[in-house]
Amino acid sequence: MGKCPRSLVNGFDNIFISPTTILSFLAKFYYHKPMKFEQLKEIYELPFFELIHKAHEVHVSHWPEKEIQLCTLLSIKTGGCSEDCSYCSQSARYNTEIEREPLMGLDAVMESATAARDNGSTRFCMGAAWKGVRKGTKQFDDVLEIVRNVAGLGMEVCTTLGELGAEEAKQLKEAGVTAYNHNLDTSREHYPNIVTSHTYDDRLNTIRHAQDAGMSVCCGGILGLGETPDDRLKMIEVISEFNPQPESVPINSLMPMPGTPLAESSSVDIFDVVRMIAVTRIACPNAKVRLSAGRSNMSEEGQTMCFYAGANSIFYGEKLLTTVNPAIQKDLKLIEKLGINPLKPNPAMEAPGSECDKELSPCCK
Ligand code: SAM
Ligand code: DTB
Ligand code: SF4
Repeated sequence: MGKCPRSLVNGFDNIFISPTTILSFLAKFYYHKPMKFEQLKEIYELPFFELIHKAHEVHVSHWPEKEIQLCTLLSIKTGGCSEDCSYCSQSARYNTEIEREPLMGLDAVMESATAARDNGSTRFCMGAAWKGVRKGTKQFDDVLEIVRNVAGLGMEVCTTLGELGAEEAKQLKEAGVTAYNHNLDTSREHYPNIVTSHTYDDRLNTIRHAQDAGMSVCCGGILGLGETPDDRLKMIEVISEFNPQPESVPINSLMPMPGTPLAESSSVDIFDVVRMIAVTRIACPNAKVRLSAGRSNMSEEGQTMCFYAGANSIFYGEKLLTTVNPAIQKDLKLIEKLGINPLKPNPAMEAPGSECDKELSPCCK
């Protein structure tokens, strides 16, 4: 079983592979078999200490450097979204407290991105409350211009703009996007209980387009949408089957937003969050596992268990898209106490290669 470096995947369009790429490629040269639901369930149900010990072993063997990636989020276009995602404060369908704001101007985005870099972030993720983007529109051209400029700052550039077609994905990649965030959020079965304005397959198609364009994929989900543990594991099963596997997997805990259908949801037990981080680490050993929304409601001890179980990335900075996140100084103190170092930036990061002898996944429907 071998891995296809991107130059092979892309049809020999770039035969030259740098020595650094070869080294990191060799370091990660594990054929990782996707994990099936039954296996994931068996692991998920292990006694707690056995589970986190196993996940920690996988973690240190794949990520021996004791590092954590600090990523900053910025909502570049807020609210007024046509979609009905029942967790989201930015959906126009619900009466939430969020003020709509048009696409930010280049200067304001650059100010935030520069501040994020100066605060130690190595990844800057720009989110937009859109169903998706379309090539040739002024809005998309403006986003491309923003990406080109942010890409010059030396951080990894991530965007999350909703649905992408093949051409949009290609243009984003060319403009300098390193990673595209598009979450599956839950299982295929539970998805229609949460979102009806687009489908699970729509999500998978966008992921395929991002992969084909050579962007890394950041794909994960939310805990606390009224799903069962089985739904969570089914989502991880799908994600672990991606070929190429995602470069990062964000695990969000629902931030219940006033006015949304899920406003009154109860919070997820931290032990369940840790279990999911551990299973994700085992299922996607080469991915960064990002402890995402919800940290502001977690104790430092709870977060520490997540880091032990394999989380090696956080959103950093006092705001997520529309909600709160822990203070920067508090986060820095915690990671110092734990003896973990902020990961160095790698803006030249290449997307993970696919397994040559396996079908690409997800497949477009
Ligand atoms: N519109 C784009 C999309 O849906 O992909 C990008 C922005 S959307 C806000 C990005 C992700 O944020 C969602 O897929 C979901 O995982 C997460 N998210 C949104 N609202 C959340 C909430 N209230 N609590 C936790 N995670 C949330
Ligand atoms: C992801 O998985 N989590 C981030 C990022 N990708 C875009 C977003 C979290 C949003 C939390 C709710 C809010 O701030 O509105
Ligand atoms: Fe729109 Fe994304 Fe929020 Fe869904 S999650 S309502 S697509 S911004």
